[in-house]
Amino acid sequence: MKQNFFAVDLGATSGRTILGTFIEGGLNLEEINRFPNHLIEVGGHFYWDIYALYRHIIDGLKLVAHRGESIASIGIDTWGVDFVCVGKDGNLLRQPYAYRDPHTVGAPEALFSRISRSDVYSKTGIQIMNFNSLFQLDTLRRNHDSALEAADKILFMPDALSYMLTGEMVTEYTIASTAQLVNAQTRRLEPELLKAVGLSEKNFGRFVFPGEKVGVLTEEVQKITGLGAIPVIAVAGHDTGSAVAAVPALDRDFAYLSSGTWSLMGVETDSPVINAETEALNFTNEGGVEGTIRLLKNICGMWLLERCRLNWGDTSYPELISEADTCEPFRSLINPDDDCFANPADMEKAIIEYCRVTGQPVPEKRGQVVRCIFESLALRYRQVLENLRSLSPRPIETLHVIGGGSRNDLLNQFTANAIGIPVVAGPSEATAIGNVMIQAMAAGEATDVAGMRRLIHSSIPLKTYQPQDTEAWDAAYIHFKNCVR
Ligand code: LRH
Repeated sequence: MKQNFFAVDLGATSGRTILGTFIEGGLNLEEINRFPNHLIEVGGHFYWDIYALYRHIIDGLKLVAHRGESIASIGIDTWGVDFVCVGKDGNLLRQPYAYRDPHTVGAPEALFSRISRSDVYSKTGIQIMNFNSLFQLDTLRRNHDSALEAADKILFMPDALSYMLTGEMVTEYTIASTAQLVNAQTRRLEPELLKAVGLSEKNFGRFVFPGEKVGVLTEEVQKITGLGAIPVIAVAGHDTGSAVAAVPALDRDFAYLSSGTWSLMGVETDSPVINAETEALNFTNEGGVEGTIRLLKNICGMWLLERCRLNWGDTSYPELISEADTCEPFRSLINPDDDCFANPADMEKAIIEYCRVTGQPVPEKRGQVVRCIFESLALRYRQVLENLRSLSPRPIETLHVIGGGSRNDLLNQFTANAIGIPVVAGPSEATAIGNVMIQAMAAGEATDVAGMRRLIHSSIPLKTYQPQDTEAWDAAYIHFKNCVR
């Protein structure tokens, strides 16, 4: 009998639930519901609405139940690093802070006065970024945050939602790894880091790896949705972990770019690569499925455009892309990772201001802003790929672009031009596919990631972009390195 796997995939700007079913020689994905995920600004802070996300998941489950379809299991993946505090009575204590909240500015330095930066990096192998859960927790501790002070347990977003569905508390490995709380060698929570932020392993749920069962739907959820005691499986709870599991590669000599709100560029390795060079370049070693490690770097991605679109009403992506296509090349460039783009009140103004301050022509129309974003991203990809080549244990012959951003033809072509090797784009729903894959492996319907990758490669249409205009892009790269700050 065909089995349906229900994947919940939540990103920082939107979420979706998907029903994945294996069919003859392939995988069928059906979107059940899609919904926005908003940063909520109140009282000088930014939060997520976990109850709204929960309700959307319930709605998705109800839709499937009403069709009379069966569900073999449920898996949840979300963006990284955010968490909720849970009280002794099992209740959630306040909505979770969003990682764009500025309260963690300067947080790493505050922690490093007690435990050195090198010590934190050598234990975890995780790139130092203000918003990592380690620094968020330390910020809350320093601020005597009432939720943290009353917390019995800390649950990362995917684990918190699984808890709301099952009543069972777990700490899934991939999401704990990107939190900067896991020791990269032991692959368990690192007691010394927990202690540094006033916590211990008792403050976390049962530690599980992708493929393990969290529990089954509570009676309450069964009643609300009309479903039975369906198991919830811990997938790669970190969305990037699920996405990279679904890279449609036939060998391992590739780099990937998981393209969404963030652009995550890296390679897959069998063990952590933690040395002076990775530390200096601030590369991360995130735990993945089947014991793999993602040696990667975060690059500010579609966030730049997503935020500009707030000013531009309902203009569609294809419209914006075609406006950019007709604009003059390399008119102005930005460093997408400059701090000023982390969470500005007005992204378009922030880009214009950056160009003005760096002595470049300021974008005067929408297409020029979009072109500036795409060209700058492509050039930044080249810069990160160059670093990656010197760190990677394997050659890099192809770049696989996966995730929603892989639908952007213009950016894919710019990327191939900038990096000088072929770009293979797709699948755009890699995260949901990776989520379904892990559930299918847990159900015994799939055997391993390599086999699944072959299946994705043969059954999902992929598009290859060959490098063009490489001389112009080489010149632009030199200009990029000189003009951005
Ligand atoms: C992408 C992502 C990324 C994290 C960021 C917070 O959605 O999970 O891997 O660094 O969100």
